[in-house]
Amino acid sequence: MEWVGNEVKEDVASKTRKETKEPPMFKVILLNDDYTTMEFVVEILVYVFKRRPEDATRIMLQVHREGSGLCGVYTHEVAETKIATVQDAARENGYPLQCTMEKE
Ligand code: TYC
Repeated sequence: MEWVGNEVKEDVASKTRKETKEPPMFKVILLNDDYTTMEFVVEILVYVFKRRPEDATRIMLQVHREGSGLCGVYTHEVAETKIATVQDAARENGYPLQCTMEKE
């Protein structure tokens, strides 16, 4: 945008900026429960959220102590896919593990 006299002139760069804006991002939050094993949660964090094992353990313990914790931040589509993967894996293994997303 540029001021010319008392008029605003939109230049090409600022017009294209709208079209190339980054997509909205979503936090995927893992929720605590009393039945899912700590080992399973760590595996989910490593294999689904690509966390290093030390990080995965720290996040799992945070969820265990505080009730919820951040797994990662993704586009809406990726967040949805990760949540579905967690829910499928949890169901297959008979755990009630839940996660949800929150707009950043
Ligand atoms: N609270 C569970 C237990 O004591 C462990 C756990 C951690 C479950 C994180 C879910 O998202 C979770 N076995």
